[in-house]
Amino acid sequence: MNRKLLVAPLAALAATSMLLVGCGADDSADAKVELGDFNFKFDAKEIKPGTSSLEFENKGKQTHEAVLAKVAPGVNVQEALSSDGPPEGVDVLFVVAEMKPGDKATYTVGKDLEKGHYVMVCTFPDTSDAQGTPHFAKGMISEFDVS
Ligand SMILES: [Cu+2]
Repeated sequence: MNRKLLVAPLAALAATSMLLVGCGADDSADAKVELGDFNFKFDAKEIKPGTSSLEFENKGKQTHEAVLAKVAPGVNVQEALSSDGPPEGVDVLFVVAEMKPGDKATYTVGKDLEKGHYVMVCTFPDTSDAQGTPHFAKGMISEFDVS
């Protein structure tokens, strides 16, 4: 697993994510996602086609991010993330950047979510580990279907 490989495509996408509306805590979000050390907790069934706002809350002790990406049919996410170059067949929809412990943010998806296979992933390094292993290598990666 190599965090470096993800950084270039994700940096390019940071500009895209600024088009999204981040408006703090909002009880009207369609679905909630909790970030922890090192996992995402959410009910995939709450994320339905047409879901357009997701509330994120960092309940962990480390700073996290949430990258939401659509996965093309037949693509193996683990292989795509560990391949050389930009991950093929994994299209990032948005990045919830730099969530500090306790932070909350609601993101509106620019285009309503379509049916399909998705992955949520955090690429931040583990600050308690000398190698800075990315969080997704410690389990902070969730694949789910919107159906
Ligand atoms: Cu993380």
